[in-house]
Amino acid sequence: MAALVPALLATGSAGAAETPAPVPGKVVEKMVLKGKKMAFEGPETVYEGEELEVVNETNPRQVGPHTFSLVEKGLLPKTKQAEKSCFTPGHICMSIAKWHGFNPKTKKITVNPVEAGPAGWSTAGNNKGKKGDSWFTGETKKGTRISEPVTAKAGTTLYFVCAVHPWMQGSIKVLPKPAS
Ligand SMILES: [Cu+2]
Repeated sequence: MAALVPALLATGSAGAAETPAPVPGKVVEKMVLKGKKMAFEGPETVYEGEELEVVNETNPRQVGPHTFSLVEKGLLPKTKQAEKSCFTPGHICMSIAKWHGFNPKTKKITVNPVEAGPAGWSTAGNNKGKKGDSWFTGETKKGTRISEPVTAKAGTTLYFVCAVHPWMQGSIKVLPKPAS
């Protein structure tokens, strides 16, 4: 019996070491729960052409679904009041919903993901009819994800927001691909 204990301990430590190693050529932006607050968690930079994967690590049945939506910088809500009015006409959360074909009666969307501009993460949208790239996580399952290459030009900073929780915001700077 005693001989089993070290074996189990060894198994335990092997399990603990299973943090996924970073995949070269890919960065991950996570939707997470930090204490009681939902947030985006990801790196500050990405290379042009690199895969950017977005993963929902929260349970939509508990905290609601999210969107990862590229928007023009000036449209990120900055105050509590702006967060509250975000899902009203002329504000960015409602614009994002429209990009997705949101029907207020059925509460369903018909477009997902929204592919704006060139393929990949490239295009920031606004409230004046310009759609941005956007993904809706879905409402039932934790762990849904999307991966697309970053096709925005180096030197650009991508700003993003969640249309469901407008305080969820983030940015990532696009760097020139390193010479190999
Ligand atoms: Cu959210």
